[in-house]
Amino acid sequence: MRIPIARTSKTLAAKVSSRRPFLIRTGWTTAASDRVTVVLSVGGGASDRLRTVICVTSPWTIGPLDVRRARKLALALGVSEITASVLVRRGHAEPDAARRFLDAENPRHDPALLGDMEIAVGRIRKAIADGVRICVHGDYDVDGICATALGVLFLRELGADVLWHLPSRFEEGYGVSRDTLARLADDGVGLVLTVDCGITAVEEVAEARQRGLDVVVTDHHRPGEVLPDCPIVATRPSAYPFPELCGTGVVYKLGSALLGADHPAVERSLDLVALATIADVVPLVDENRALASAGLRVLASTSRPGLQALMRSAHVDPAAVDAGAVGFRLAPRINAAGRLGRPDIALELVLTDDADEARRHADALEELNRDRQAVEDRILREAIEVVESMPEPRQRRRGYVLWSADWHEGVIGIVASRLAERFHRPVVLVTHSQDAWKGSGRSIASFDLHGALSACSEHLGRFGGHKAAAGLSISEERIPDFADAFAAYADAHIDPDDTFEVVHVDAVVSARDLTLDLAEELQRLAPFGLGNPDVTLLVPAAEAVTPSTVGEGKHLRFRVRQHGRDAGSAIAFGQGREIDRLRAVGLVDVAFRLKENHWNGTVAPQLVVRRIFDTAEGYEELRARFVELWRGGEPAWTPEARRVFSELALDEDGAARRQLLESESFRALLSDAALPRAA
Ligand SMILES: [Mn+2]
Repeated sequence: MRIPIARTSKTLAAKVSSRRPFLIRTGWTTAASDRVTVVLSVGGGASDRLRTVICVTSPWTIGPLDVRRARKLALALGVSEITASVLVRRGHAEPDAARRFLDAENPRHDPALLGDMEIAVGRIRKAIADGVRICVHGDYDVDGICATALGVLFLRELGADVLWHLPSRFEEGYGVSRDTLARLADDGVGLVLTVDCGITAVEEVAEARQRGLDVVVTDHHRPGEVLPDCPIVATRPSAYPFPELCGTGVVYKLGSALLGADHPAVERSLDLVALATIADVVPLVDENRALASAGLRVLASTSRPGLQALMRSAHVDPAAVDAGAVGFRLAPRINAAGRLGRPDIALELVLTDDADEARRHADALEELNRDRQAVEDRILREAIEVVESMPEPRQRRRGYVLWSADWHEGVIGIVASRLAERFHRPVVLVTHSQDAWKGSGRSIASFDLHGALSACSEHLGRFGGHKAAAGLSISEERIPDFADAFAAYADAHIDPDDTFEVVHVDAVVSARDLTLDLAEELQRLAPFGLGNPDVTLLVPAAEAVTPSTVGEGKHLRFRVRQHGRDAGSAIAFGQGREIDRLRAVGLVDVAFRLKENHWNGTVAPQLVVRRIFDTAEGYEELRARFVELWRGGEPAWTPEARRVFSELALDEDGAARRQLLESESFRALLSDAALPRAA
């Protein structure tokens, strides 16, 4: 049954007036509501007015769990049952596989399987032996810059005569251009190695080869129907077992093939591989997890003056550098260079051996980043205004195309991703730049953005990218039609349930579970990112004690107490406005991440809150009933109780403490209990 979602308080005011069977009709939602309100209409006719409004269904979800498997896994790995249940829910139920996952073990896939690796290696070796000048052609984002650095460093290691080229976002745009290749040929370059680009440069490569310029393409973007006529080292098409490498990951594999995976230059390069893998938002599983994990350790003790200087200016403690620090502090600074047309500064920062030069470049990036931030804030504000002033039926559409002539081309991509997060929809921003209109879009997890652009391609000039992110060019008069076509495609392909934030809970826990040991243990699942999100726990039916705001009212702080037991201090970033609600409501379910909090020389567990939900009506009552049934002993159990206790494996392990909400049957009883009450 699809449950539609109401959105406005107007709808909430409607009256429940009948207990006749109802028909669920339309509905929608936007972000920032912890209540999922179900709109029901009574009767069956399509013309019936909406007469009924209800109710609060579960605003968080949790996957099914085989408690017995979790218990076995906990014993096999020597971890808590909570950690084991998180692993089982995430598909790591088998002890050996789970151990490999926790160790972020490198699967060591054979680089030779990656596209035309052997031919490419042959070409490169021959070029070096013949003294041919090689140019590494990259891209202006973190991945493209790190990939270029790796290419340059590996080729230098082999003694090649090597130079590099990063396209300017403004003069050449993304990818390999004819003019650039022609100029490189004139400059005496004999071989171009593309990194993080080139897979769609069919004509450009053909023309270069006519000029006598050899090309080897390495890339991870989606190929078109025709491939460039040259050796291609790419994740697709390829027999490689893990096609989710970023562009830098692909060059890392090329380096492994050229020099050997254990070569010091290849091992040293892992700091840049981690940086790019995290920044490019590829899934942090399989080989990416291994590379990111090992690379973060290399980054912590990197000998590159540029990365040291960058961490200093970004206030990142190298000893504590994690995926969050890379994603939120380091990557934006590197990206700012490319966004504002100076990617060369970031590449020189990464490549330099000189500490003074590194500091100068880091300072320059700092300034570019501040500029970028200011531009981004303005566009974000304007774009939100555009959405909020759209007529309601338009706001309800599941994909947005927004445009303005004076948005900065370099920043629309990052703003699109902020908007996609905010509205839980794919968003494309289009702006005028130089002599053309260009767009950049970001998607939500369930929607293939590149596929959507393909479906709307009659309105577009060039376009490219992948599922999560893409760019395009378009002529001005086609923009409104494109916006309609895109929204229609999104309406048809996105489930309404995907257009609001549902918090996925990994495990339900009690106050007494929230120890430093558990925080530490869960940290073994890091690095967190796409495909491996940080662990979300839920404490049900808790009191928020002594709520206060910090940071000029921005953040919310309180203590969590459950059944009279203190569960520790909680911080809810950016949720300061919730304080009145928190003071008013009774019991709350707190969804949070359990972290170590270092303060004043002490360490304590801290709940970093994601969302605070009102505890479902009837929860405490139902819970009390089950506690009583349990105490009454097996002969007193109802069939329902038997089912719940069996799902929790309490019938064979009575000493264990498990949360009733972990039982699917219990959750079903709870939502059944809530519905008639609301109706
Ligand atoms: Mn990339």
